[in-house]
Amino acid sequence: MSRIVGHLDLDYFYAQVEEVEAPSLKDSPIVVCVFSGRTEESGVVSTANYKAREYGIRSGIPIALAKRRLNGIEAAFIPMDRGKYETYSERIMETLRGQVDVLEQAGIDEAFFDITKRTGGDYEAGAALAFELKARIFREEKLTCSIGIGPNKVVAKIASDLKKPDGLTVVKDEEAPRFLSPLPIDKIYGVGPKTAKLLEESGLKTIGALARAPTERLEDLLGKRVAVYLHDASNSTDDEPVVDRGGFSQLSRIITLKQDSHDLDQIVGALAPAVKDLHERLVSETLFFRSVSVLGILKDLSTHTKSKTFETPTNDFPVLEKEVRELFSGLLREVGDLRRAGVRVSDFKDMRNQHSLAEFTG
Ligand code: DCP
Ligand code: CA
Ligand code: CA
Repeated sequence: MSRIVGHLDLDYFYAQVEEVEAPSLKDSPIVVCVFSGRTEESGVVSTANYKAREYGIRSGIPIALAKRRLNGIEAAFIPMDRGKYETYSERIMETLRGQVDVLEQAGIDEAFFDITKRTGGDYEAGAALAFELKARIFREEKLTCSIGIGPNKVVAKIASDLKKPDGLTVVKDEEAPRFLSPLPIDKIYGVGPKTAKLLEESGLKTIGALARAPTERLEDLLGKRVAVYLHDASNSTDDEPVVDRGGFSQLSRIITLKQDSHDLDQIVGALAPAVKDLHERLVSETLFFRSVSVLGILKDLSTHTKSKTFETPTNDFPVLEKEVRELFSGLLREVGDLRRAGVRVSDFKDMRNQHSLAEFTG
């Protein structure tokens, strides 16, 4: 029986959430901004709705440039509110998890899913289920998304991007090679600009060309691991499973102290094995985090937290250790004796795909 794997990606996610929260904005350009605070205009665009994209507004361009491009047009420049988008994301992922065999969240606004069992491997049933998922998210959240269905993750991911926004693309097992063949190689997830350049320079421009290339040639260029992945991906024989990594939004550990304490060394020392365990979990899941919080629960069971957010994601143990200590030091200045102590990391980035290819291409 052929697998049926899907990939779902929410359309212009942060900007669409802003539309939902302020429907009067819907017909004008919306630019979600990460203001750096130095001047009123410094910072970058996080994302924009499709109306704004008509004016050339894209993720990553300077806010100042976006303002120039929208000069004289009534547009909304809204500061990014990550916590808000995470709340939507968590709700949607929980809904989806209940409707598929396995759900693997792959980012704040996207997930792979396996529906082989519940469809019996039938693509008509798979398409109907995907349609129902889209309808349900729209009904419950007023958000549109795009879904791709195929025999593996590589095909599903490419397919979900094909008819954005509000698209549904179904690529049956037997159609997959012909579907992939004419596409440029950088459509394969994990193939960044460096790998793409390397392959193009040796004449491999399309996924079809990659599929026909002798594996030894790919191995010489990129090493064995990447060569095997690219060979499978381009031949539509990628067999990477869809794996539920549990809730994606946060990981935490909490301990009860032997006795209530206000001593920094004692608290951090008691929590150390839990922090180590948490870090091992991060490494095994190839997750990098941007936010770390500590929490203390007092005798009266009130909970107090302190958090820090980094500019770039990290999974460095010394950084985590040091931050936990500093946050507790701050927390203890504000509260009395702790009964329980905990640490939480969140705001994840999954580094797995970047990782496997970057390693070989430098
Ligand atoms: N994001 C960001 N900075 C980037 C890229 C993305 O802050 N350089 C954020 C904002 C996006 C969200 O991540 O809304 C999801 O990213 P996508 O790449 O899925 O882009 P969108 O959902 O915005 O648009 P699309 O409709 O193309 O999926
Ligand atoms: Ca998206
Ligand atoms: Ca996405």
